[in-house]
Amino acid sequence: MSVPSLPAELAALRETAVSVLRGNDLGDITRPSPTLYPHQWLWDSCFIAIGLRHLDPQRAAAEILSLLRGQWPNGMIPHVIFAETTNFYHAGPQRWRCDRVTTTAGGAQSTGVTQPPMIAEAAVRVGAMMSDSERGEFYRRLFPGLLRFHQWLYDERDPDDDGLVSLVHSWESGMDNTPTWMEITRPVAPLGVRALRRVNGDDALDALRRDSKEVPSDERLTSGDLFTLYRIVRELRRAHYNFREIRRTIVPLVQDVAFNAILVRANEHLSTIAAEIGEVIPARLRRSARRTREAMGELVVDGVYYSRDFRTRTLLRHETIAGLLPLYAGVVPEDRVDEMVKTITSPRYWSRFGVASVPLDDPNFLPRCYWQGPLWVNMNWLIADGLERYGRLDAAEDLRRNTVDVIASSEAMFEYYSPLDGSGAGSNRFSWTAALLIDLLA
Ligand code: 2M8
Repeated sequence: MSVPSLPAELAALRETAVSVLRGNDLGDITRPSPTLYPHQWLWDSCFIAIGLRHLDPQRAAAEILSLLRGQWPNGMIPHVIFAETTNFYHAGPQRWRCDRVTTTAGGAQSTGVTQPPMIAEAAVRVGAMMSDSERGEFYRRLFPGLLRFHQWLYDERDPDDDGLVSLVHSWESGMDNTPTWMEITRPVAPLGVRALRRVNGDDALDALRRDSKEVPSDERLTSGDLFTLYRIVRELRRAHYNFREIRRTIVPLVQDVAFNAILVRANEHLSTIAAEIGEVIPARLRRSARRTREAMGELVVDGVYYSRDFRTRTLLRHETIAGLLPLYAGVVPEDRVDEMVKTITSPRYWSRFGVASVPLDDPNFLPRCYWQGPLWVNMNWLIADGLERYGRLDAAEDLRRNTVDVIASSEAMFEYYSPLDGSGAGSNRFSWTAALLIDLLA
């Protein structure tokens, strides 16, 4: 593939990104990072493919197709497909025990939940780099499984025909400790965790966790929150990962605004893919897709989009980056766009490094703590795309430039960055940062 002509510094940065992707390449899957995340994650692989397409479109297509190996007979594509590795991951197969309830298409072990449906977006981006015949072949291999995944999302996760799919774990949102999810998750903290904390304090809990020895604990979830997420996995396991059963448990259920926004866009891309290979989207799915677009309007109050509690149908009134993705979905009415762009570009969210995941004036804001404040390259990428979609080209361009600058300011490809000073945090050989940098430089 032709390499864009870049100033020396950026060319070197691109080389670093390429070497990060090569280092994390496990054949036809790419792990998010060598240490923290040694398996395949659904939306990570999609962002990774968007970068890989500039290096090798066939390899990028393989990254996407490999997700189908994890597909369940019911259509779900899991959030993690476990690789053959001895590298430790804190929420590995033994926590999920999914092999007791189902199989996966390729026989790999997986988790029992899903992740934001970025597959169709990634496929269309990769397809754009291929010849007509290569693209046709790629789409034909992908389409049946992808269609079944979208159908599963509605059949399983929108049982009341709201037009919005519900998530059963914050890991499905991709934003593990975002305040919206933590508010609804904390009340189900295990009794043991509460007791231990009361008697021995947080240190006792910290001593028990095994997830983040490489990353300072103040850059991750609190131990109490982490153990609560494990408890939810236990409940899901007991409910056989079946929504009808899960509904009867204490598991929090959220109509997540970012997930549904991504689904709106994914449904459109799925139609594009179908049209190109002469396939038809079943009428039921077309209707569901329309309903999702419309239902996004139920999540907005005074121009701000929120997630909604499925059980009570009340909005979870936390402003976070998730509420900015309706722009990417293209569902924000024209007369509200200026207001939303003003919010994004206000100092509450915007800095010369990108968009913070939680507004700086929010009491929950912590600049280096995971999804509780830091900026993330994939989010900047999605928001820039949304800005461009609405013709806000200057803001989109600024955001993309700021994103490249923040990555360039340190040699490493960090997992996330402080919106206050641009310092990197989390893993430092993180695949989607590397991949999306390559895309931004193309
Ligand atoms: C983080 O989530 C995983 C669980 O899925 C974890 O905390 O162990 C999130 O940032 C998620 O969005 C991401 O896909 C995953 C792998 O990069 O890590």
